[in-house]
Amino acid sequence: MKSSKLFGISAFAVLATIISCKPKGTETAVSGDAAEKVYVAPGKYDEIYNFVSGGFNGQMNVYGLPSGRLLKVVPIFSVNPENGYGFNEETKPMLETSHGFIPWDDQHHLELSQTNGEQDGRWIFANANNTPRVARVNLKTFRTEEIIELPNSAGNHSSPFITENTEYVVAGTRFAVPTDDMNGDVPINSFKQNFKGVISFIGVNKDSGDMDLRFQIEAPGVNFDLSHAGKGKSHGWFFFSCYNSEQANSLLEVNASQNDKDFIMAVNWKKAEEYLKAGKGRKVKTQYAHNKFDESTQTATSKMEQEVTVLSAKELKDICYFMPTPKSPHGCDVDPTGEYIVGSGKLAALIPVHSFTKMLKAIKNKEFAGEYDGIPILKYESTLYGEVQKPGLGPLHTEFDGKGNAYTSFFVSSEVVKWDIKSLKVLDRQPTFYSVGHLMVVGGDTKKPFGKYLVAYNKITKDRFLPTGPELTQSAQLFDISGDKMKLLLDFPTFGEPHYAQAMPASLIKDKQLKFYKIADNKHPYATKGEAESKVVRQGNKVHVYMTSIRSHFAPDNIEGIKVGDEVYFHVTNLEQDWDVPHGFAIKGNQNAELLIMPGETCTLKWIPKKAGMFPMYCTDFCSALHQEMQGYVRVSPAGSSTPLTYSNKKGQFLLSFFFIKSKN
Ligand code: K7E
Ligand code: CUA
Repeated sequence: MKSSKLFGISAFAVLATIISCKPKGTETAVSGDAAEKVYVAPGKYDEIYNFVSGGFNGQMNVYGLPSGRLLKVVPIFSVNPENGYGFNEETKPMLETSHGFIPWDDQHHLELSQTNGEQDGRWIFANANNTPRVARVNLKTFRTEEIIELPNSAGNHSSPFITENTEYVVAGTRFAVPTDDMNGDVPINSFKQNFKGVISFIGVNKDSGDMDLRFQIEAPGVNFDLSHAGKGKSHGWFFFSCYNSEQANSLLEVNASQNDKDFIMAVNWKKAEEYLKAGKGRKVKTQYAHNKFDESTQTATSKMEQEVTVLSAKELKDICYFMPTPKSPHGCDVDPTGEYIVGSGKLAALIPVHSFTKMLKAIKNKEFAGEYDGIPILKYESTLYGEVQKPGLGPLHTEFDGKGNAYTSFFVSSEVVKWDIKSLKVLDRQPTFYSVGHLMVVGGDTKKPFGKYLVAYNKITKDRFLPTGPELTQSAQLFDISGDKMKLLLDFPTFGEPHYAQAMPASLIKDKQLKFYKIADNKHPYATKGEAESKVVRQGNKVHVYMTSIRSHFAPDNIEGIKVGDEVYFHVTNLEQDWDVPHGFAIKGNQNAELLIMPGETCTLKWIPKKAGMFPMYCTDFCSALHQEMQGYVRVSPAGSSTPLTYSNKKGQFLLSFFFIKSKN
């Protein structure tokens, strides 16, 4: 095959490049002033926030750039013993799905909210690949506030990309599957008849950020891989790359690599909205969880939604069009002007660039090359602006600097290549160490890239860092892209597996951080707003401990009369009203995690003592000079024993609980 020959030739060339680069190593790849450029003096702030996906750890990691310092790990689709996310009673509902509680996922892409195509610093959205979900993290609190599950989907990969005013977060399904209203119990080889590729349009409330699954589009059963919204002139359209136009269901490595071209699907979502309004959708009965964290009660709730409206691309002929794109395209990236749509074919020896203007013309003039499962295929020549020739091997992702340049990552040839969008000429190439997946320019997928730095997120780091057993760290590499040539400045390790990332100038959010929750505004049903109100209440075998924490004690700090068979709920309110004074809470034998309670917040730890005895509890966060004194005891008596329920308050007196409420049973 012609393409495989090409592949062979360039592979040889690339191998030669690697061989010639490798001995040089970083010492020569990094210029003398690199250290100066990444040095952020003690007491000084970084210039940029970099939000990096955690891949299979389900988290988001926040770094400062240019230093590469890790600032925070934010649990999203994961439980986190460090702060009790997913373990405490308040946040457990965040991880509910139609399959039950799921404490993990595979998190690939992050997208910052935008207004007029520019970052607005309000929220960051994250996808869960495995059990399809989209999350919203608040950038004032760095907390996951909302997670919505996606029905009719599997492998939520081309997600969560947004439109230029955050009207929608969009998510395409990687695995075609029978939709939820069909019987999924069918032979796998009935793929062509029964399997569909569904994409979801999640509406985002302008003020609150609340998400709702507005509608879905049912498209042919292919694998949607990545996507980006049109912007500027192409606002109103969305573009999705897809592979497996062969519709293979086994040995995809070979069977989904047959066609010379797969597609980028262009979706006219404004048109889809019109059809939705006109009632053209079919209501599909299904179930998907919608979980929200309410900041005023500091508690999440999970609701099971029952229905979604699905528009058929096949019936509504003018909402979807296929643009042929070589070969098994992965990244699907739109330049800052909205005119150029770049497809990165993993197996292509060139990078095709489609023109939005030409695409509209081709649609108008019906320049079709047939249909694919009822969807019009536009002629390749009709939408193509041009091809970047011999850019490298295994192109994956492209970002932009806002100065007319594009940057594409090459996994196989392990490099970042800079090219000119207009002339399609390669301008520069720099090796990555090694096998770069995503790359990111600060603001690089918006209308206004910041354009000073590029970061490559690498899959392999053998020989780059101190070894750590069978698994080595993955890494990011920071490049200065302010000049004609890219300059490598820094390597820094990353956690989980980094895929896409986003970054923005720190000035956008640095001074808007929530410092503490106002105790007066705390509407948690079990909040204790002063030590005098602390108490222990028995309701049958449930015991509610209304506890406060302040430097450096708990109230109450001694409790007796707990019995084996009780379910004890420690509702701990942190009374501090100052920045960065969390208190922790843990009790011997608790099987979930610690609580880490922010100032003004209430968190609940459920504890089921299994045996009688003495159980110390303590604060886990070194909060003051007398932090080690911040402790107490819970006495547990055998089931049926007559130890009265008593507790001590601040003054050290023991109070008999007057809150004994008889069990309803
Ligand atoms: Cu290329 Cu999942 Cu965006 Cu990883 S994906 S690299
Ligand atoms: Cu509170 Cu240590």
